[in-house]
Amino acid sequence: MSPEKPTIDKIKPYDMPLHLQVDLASGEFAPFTEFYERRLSQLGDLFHDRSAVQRTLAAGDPLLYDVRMRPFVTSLSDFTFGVTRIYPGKVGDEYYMTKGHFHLLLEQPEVYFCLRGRGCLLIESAEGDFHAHWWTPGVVSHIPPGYAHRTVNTGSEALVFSAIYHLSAGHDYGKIAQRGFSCRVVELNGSAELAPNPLH
Ligand code: M6P
Ligand code: ZN
Repeated sequence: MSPEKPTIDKIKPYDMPLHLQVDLASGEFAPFTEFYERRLSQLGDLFHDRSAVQRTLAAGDPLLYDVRMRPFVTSLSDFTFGVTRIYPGKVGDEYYMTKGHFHLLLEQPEVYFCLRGRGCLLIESAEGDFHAHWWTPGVVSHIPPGYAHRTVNTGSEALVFSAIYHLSAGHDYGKIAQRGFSCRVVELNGSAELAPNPLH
C-alpha cells in the first residue's frame, strides 16, 4: 500500500474562526467536509485468522469504521479535526480495528480523545518502543512524533474518538500493512488482552 498524500493543496485557506458541533452519542458532527468508510474487504490483511476473514466475507462485507473530517487550513498553517467511529465486532479472536499508520512527516504528532465506548490504542515507534493505552470515555492520548498508531474497539458498542493533527502530516500505511504492531488485541476468556504478533 502506498503512502497517502495530504489533501492540503486542494483546500482553500480560511483565516477566520470556525466552530462545529459533535453529537457525543453518535460521533457524528457538522459541518464535515470529508467522509470515508472502511469495510472488511479493504482491511482483511490486518487480521491474523485468514479463514475467519474468508468466512465473514462469504456472509457479507461488514463496515468496520467510518471517519468524518473537517480540515482547518489557514494561510499560515493547518489543523484537521476528525471523529472516527469503530463498530463493535471481531474477526476470529481479533477485535475490529483501524488500518494504522505512521505519518508521512514523521515529526508530526497527534492527539486522540476517547468520547464513547471501550478500546485500546496501540502506539509503536519504528524502533519497536511499544505502548498500549486502554480507553474509556475521557481518556486523552498523545501520539508523539515518529510513532505509528492503531485503535481497536474492545467493547460491545461503537468506540468513538476524536483526532487533532496537522493535515500536512499525511498517512503512511506501508510498514503497518506489512507487519502490524508488536502486539495484537484479542479476546481471551471473555476479556481483551494483548498477544504477541508473530509477524512482527
Ligand atoms: C483518526 C486519524 C485519521 C485516521 C483515522 C483512521 O481519525 O488518525 O488521520 O485516518 O483515525 O485511521 P487509519 O487512517 O489508520 O485507518
Ligand atoms: Zn495519525
